[in-house]
Amino acid sequence: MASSPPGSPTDDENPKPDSNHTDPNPTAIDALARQIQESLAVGNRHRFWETQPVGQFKDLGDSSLPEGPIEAPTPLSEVKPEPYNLPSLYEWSTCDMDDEGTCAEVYALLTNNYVEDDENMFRFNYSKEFLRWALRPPGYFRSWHIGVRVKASRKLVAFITGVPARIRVREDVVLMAEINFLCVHKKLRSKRLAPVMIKEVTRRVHLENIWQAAYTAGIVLPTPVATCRYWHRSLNPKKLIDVGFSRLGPRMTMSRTIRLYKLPDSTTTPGFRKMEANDVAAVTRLLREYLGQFAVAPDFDEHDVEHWLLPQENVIDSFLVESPETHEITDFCSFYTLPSSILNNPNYSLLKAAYSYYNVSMKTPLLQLMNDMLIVAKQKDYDVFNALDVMQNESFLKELKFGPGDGQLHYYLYNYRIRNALKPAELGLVLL
Ligand code: MYA
Repeated sequence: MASSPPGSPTDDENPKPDSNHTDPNPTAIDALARQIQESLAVGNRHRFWETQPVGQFKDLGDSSLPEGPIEAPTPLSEVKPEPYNLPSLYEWSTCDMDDEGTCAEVYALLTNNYVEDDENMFRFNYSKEFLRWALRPPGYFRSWHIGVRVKASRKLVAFITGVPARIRVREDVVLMAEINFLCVHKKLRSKRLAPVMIKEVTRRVHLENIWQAAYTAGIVLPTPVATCRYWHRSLNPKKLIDVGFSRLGPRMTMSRTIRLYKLPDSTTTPGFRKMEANDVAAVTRLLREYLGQFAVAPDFDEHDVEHWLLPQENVIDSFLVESPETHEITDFCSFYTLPSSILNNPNYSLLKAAYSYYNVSMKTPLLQLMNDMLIVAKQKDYDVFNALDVMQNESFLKELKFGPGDGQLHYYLYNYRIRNALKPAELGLVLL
């Protein structure tokens, strides 16, 4: 999951670059250290995670441990051939996302039970088209789209998914599963169903001879490889304030706030246009070169770029800069569409949010590229534009009037040790 709080209200509708917030990274690391200490202090052990091949809190800072796989693969003949046992009222059900009815059931489960912000004001509302896109990349396995149903009624009550991805960690390209959309119906929480689902997806991933995974979560588990923060750029400040996503800053009026966030009507970079199918080769070259600088990043080929970056209405938007003189493709930027349901508001039910995805600045300054993307997002009627502090995003966030959110997003690797936690700027990976 781009598992993060769907809406993290910013403190102040008027981001003041220097005085408003301290630099979020030391704060994030301090907060993480505190959360780990607290969870250990109250004897609050991770009964499940302590048994798994992931970095353990007790090993934090032990630089004698090698980087790389924690456990070697086992022979496929030793992978358990039958599914894990579920409580007797429930059964496993592989979900065929091509099937309209099944896709609608998954959509309904997530829309009603998936990630909420800390104050339960917003809940992610991934669209059906988005789910189909996220779950069917090149080489996907249907068997990794795992549902749990009530035997008697066939009602879908839990879900977890994986998709295959080549992820480079420093010099090594590792075939991994990206795990996402872990969800247990609200009425079935705290019954230790999640560990069984995680073990079952692990088993099915192992059956394809894949032994590593990547995932993100808003909660602290053993042990993050990086801790990032979402930043939010208001596009429709009045609505964001009306629904409680953000607040009017001190000494700010609504009309001053609206003026503060106003954007030009049209983009400014000559040659800025939507990506098309025949740009795939050029965009792949650009992205591969650019992502090479980060410690952890996807290893995209043309098939991946075609799937993950070619525009799809209300799912993924991608733009590039084609030099008007040479027709060379020099820059690229993209965002995905992930609305959130607004819970309990009489006037609004949906927050339309754009999430920064992969951006490559070679010739056009990143700040200018992102400003053009904000302009497009505003034209397309998004309420807010969100971006993590990954890659080079720190370089534009404050200047383009993004404000820091209050939630964190932790990145994890399964069965792969990294010696020291990475800084957000060392991460070249965005999960949905
Ligand atoms: S992150 C999005 C997670 N989903 C939500 O937040 C939606 C709303 N919440 C829920 O639906 C439930 O609360 C969930 C937990 C389903 C999250 N990641 O069954 P339980 C551990 C990993 O009693 P419930 C995403 O999708 C928890 O620490 N573990 O709890 C990425 C505890 O273990 P331990 C989690 O609340 C998912 C145990 O589960 C998470 O009823 C990546 C409690 O189980 C979490 N987000 O259900 C999954 N939340 O005692 C890992 C709780 O040890 C993939 N827990 O602390 C690993 C790689 C697998 C593939 C490997 C291949 C090689």
